[in-house]
Amino acid sequence: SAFPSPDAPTWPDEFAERYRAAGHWRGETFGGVLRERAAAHPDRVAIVDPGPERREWTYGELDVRASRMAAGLAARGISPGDRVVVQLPNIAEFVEVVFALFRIGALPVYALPAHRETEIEYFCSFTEAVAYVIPDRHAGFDHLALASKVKARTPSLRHVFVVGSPGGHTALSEVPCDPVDTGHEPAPDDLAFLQLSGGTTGVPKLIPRTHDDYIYSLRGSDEICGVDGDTRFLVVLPAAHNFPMSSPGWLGVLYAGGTVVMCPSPDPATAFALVESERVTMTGLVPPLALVWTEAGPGTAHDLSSLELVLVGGAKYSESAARRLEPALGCRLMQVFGMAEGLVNYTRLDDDHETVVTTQGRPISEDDEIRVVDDADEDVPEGGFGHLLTRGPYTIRGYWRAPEHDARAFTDDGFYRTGDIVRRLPTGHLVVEGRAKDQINRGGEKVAPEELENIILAHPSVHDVCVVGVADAYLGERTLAYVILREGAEALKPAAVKRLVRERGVAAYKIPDLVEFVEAFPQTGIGKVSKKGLRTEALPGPAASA
Ligand code: J2J
Repeated sequence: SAFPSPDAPTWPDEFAERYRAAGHWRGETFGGVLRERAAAHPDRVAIVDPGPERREWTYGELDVRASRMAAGLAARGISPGDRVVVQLPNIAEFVEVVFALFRIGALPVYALPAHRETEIEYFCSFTEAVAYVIPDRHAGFDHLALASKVKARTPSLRHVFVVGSPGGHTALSEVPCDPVDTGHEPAPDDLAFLQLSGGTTGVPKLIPRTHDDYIYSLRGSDEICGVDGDTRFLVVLPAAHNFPMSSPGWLGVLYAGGTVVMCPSPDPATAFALVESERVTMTGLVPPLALVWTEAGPGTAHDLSSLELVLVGGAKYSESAARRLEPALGCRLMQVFGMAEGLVNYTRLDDDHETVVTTQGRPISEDDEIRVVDDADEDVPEGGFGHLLTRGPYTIRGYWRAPEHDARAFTDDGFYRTGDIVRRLPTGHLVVEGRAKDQINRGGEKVAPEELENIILAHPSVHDVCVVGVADAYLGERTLAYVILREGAEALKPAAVKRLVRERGVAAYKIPDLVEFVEAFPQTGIGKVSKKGLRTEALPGPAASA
């Protein structure tokens, strides 16, 4: 085992023992699970990748591919504990590569396809990644050029592996070779990968998850969602996100021996066609997408009758929208309120309808400890609003190489400060009422104002900037940048500020939706910018619940 690891805090022994004794941590690893499933049902289909030519891989094939890929990567020097930034869209190779890394004991760092040079360079340099895996092009973007740039600037980065034509790099398809016994098996309490946090700070924090803890969350999710060998799950959201990966997600479905169908694009035209042709039974959506599907469902020519369950989460789902989903799509709704740091809440299949449409669910585990506290960390009276703190068998005890941040993000006794304001019902169900953290939830995509503010501040004409969320009927929130120009500076147009952010090379969802030039921000007594004040000022009224 790599624990105790100098890179990340872990569970104290007494907790680890308790979680093992309770049967939560069973000593499984991802590599081992795939091997077992492949032995149990080699001919069952694990992955369907619909396009441009339909491919399907059985469990047997996926297992062999992962082993051959692992051997090839190991032959190129990828070793246990190494970090590898994986930036792939929803394609079968994503699964092949990450299982290969799991087998080696190297850690995938999950970048999103939308990430650009600022984020990628940070992930590669901060994690001292030895390799970076990309598509050649995706959504019109040239990933080869970006990779060349990042490689030239990142000394640790020795390899770029490309799905498609490799340019000056290495084609991923050239990597696999016959497996050799390395004698190394990752331990269940080793780190398995680094997931990205939504982020409240200038740069996103990395989340260290172990085989033991993550697999427990998968098993719990499978049970709650009714995932089994007959489940056919459509990965609509980017596969690297924690939600489509684990709640129950493609990893949960593979754990149960079901079939994962990769969806190249989330629009109803593409997704509904796949629901019909692949007889999809389950998927997960963020609220804005659930709205679009709800609108498109009733009029569609596609047969959606195979669809049994749609999970909606990642941001607050309005009650009115929640009420419309089931009739529009002819399936069950489950709300999910989760976080890449751990804790995941689901409404249950046997919850009454009102609970399903008005709450964000209750925790997976009996051993998920929940506290709802005031600003002084005192428990609020039962049923009251407060900050959600949590500790449990699949919630991290600290971020990867971020001890100073950990001191703020965790209590002394190891509870994670989620930054969410919730209310707990007598049934244990949580209702998300708001947020205390400095983060904007743009339809499930998290934007850290500080990150955006730092970029805009770099402009010579900008004296100060403050980024806030404003209510939006479709996305829940949009980003608004208040900009104070330097005295005598040349006037800027909103478009110029947006261009500045885009040209800096960040994910497009971080480009401010709105830019307003102001003379001053509202100030609080101690002279700090009051984001709360700005937010209220910017809100055009109660969030229109579409
Ligand atoms: C309100 N806010 C929500 C919900 C997440 C499953 C589902 C989602 C995520 C996820 C995830 C919400 N209502 N239903 O990892 O496994 C906000 C909260 C939370 C933050 C976490 C999963 N569901 N949120 O969204 O790490 O503010 O994970 O703290 O991206 O999203 O964001 P993230």
